Amino acid sequence: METTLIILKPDAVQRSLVGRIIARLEDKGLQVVGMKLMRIDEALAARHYADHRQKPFYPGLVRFMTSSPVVVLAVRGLGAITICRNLMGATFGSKAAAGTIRGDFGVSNSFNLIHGSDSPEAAAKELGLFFAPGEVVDYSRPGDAWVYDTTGGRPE
Ligand code: IDP
Ligand code: MG
Repeated sequence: METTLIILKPDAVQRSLVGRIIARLEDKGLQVVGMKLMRIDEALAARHYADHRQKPFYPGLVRFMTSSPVVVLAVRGLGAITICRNLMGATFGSKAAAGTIRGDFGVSNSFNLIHGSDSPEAAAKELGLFFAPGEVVDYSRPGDAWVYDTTGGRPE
């Protein structure tokens, strides 16, 4: 099982899309194992987006991400990182395919509603930035016996 960091960005919170976006993750069969509403400060935004520091859009990105509360989620499932990226859609709302979160709910290239870790290394780093030990909660869901085929001994 993989755990990934999802951020519902300030535009998602301001546009009251939090419930509908989380529902898409849950509908897919993913499990929410951590969740909180919080404000990102400049230092945290800088650490989270350190790889983008030299990009022209970086100052605007930090301003956007610190402008209003976000909802951060730890989301778990088999292949959760790739599955979440696919559900999110391409970076730019203007280009994201219909049926994806970014494709269905937005048109902006910068206000694109959702962040998802893009690799296991990024997920480990980002979960550590946003969740303290104990804030990610392990629990089993009996319904997962119908989400995954476990008859072979391990989920698939
Ligand atoms: P991702 O969120 O799909 O992984 P990244 O390239 O990692 O995309 O960029 C991080 C965030 O920076 C994007 O989600 C978007 O909010 C913003 N961003 C990326 N490229 C641009 C751009 O060309 N103009 C404005 N904002 C951008
Ligand atoms: Mg990225």
